[in-house]
Amino acid sequence: MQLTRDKIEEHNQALLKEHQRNFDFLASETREFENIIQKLISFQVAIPSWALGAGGTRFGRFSIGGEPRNLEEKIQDIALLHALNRSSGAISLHIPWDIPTNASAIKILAAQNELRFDAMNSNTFQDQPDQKLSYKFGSMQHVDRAVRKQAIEHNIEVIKYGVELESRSLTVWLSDGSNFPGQLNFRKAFQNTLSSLQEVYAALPENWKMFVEYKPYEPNFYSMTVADWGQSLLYANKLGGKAYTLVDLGHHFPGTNVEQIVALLLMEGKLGGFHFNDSRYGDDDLTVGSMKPYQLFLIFNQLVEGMDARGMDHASDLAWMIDASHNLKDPLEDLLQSVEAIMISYAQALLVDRKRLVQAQEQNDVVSAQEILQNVFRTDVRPLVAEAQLRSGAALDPIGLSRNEKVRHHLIKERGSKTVATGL
Ligand code: PSV
Ligand code: MN
Repeated sequence: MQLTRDKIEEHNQALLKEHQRNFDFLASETREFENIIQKLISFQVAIPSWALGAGGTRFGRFSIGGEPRNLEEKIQDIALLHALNRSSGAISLHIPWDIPTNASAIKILAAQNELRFDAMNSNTFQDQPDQKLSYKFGSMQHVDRAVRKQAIEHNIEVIKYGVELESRSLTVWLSDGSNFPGQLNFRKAFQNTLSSLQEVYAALPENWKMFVEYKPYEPNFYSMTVADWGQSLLYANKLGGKAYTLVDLGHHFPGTNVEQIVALLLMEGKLGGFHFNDSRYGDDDLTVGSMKPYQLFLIFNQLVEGMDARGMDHASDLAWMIDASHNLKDPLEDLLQSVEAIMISYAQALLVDRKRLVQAQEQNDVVSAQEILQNVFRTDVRPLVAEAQLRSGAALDPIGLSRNEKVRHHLIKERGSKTVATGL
């Protein structure tokens, strides 16, 4: 299933007038809007290869139909997303769920669809059918050197796949930890994990980065070996200049001030990347922006402020990825909503009047500081995002077009109603 440029243009024609009216109004109110539009055009969010099928809970999953059956079909799905919004120009692979057996053909397919390969993700949190040793009691933290070695070798293999695809980073997320007090010696678990990560780090190509993702719990866990940003930062600092912390929005306890974490990691030059999703309680993997849009904006506000303070390139100096699970909604529609929510928050953060905010802060003018942020948050910036995407060839109403074109129906016809995509 493909969406041609002609189809998209035909769809846009019908909506153009109204868009122009909304955009002209917003542009007349916005300082430096051309500059903002250029930043929005450059900003691309990677889609994970495991998010294109139905997710599920420990109790089961409800099939969506037409799920991609292999990596090629996953790339086709992301190509559809990118054709619709022109802001999803990257894919992030999980190994072994999506091994690129024919890397050069995969690279060509991705390039034809203007997609690049974002961070590679390793998996030592599941046992694979052909695996020699089990990760039941952890992987990089394991008391047995042979298990640690297996986990290290897997990560090095993931890097090799990534090199073939011209990816530039490896994300390591470990579900290592313990289920009961007394089970682990925390210090030894940390040291084993560190030395395992050091061996992987030593195998990183010169221009690569390593991201250490943290998470405070898994159901039934008592401790996690990379539980929070402090621990992740400890590993990253000990590993060296190519290692960074990765923030997954869902990996915090309710009420955590994630924007402050982001600000301090940026200050230390140790923020490497982001996994976007939303949650009410914990790692719910819900559509980003669906629960706490104000928090998302506050996070972007810190991201923009912190990146500008270090002279960083918003589009390329951090790795931006969605990490969500789709249980009820069509994954493609859910991902379109996710990317839109991210672009809206980013656009709002770009609109913040930094000079006035600094003034308010210097004068302890709490009311003005709040006004400055909330005025922006209450501004409907969708025409600005739409204009940026339109200039790159996107549809003005991506979900509307995909429904009109019956995308899911065609995918079911092509692939069948019972297909299951690899992933969680
Ligand atoms: C773990 O919950 C996580 O956030 C990690 O990023 C994994 O790679 C991904 O989800 C797996 O779904
Ligand atoms: Mn994640």
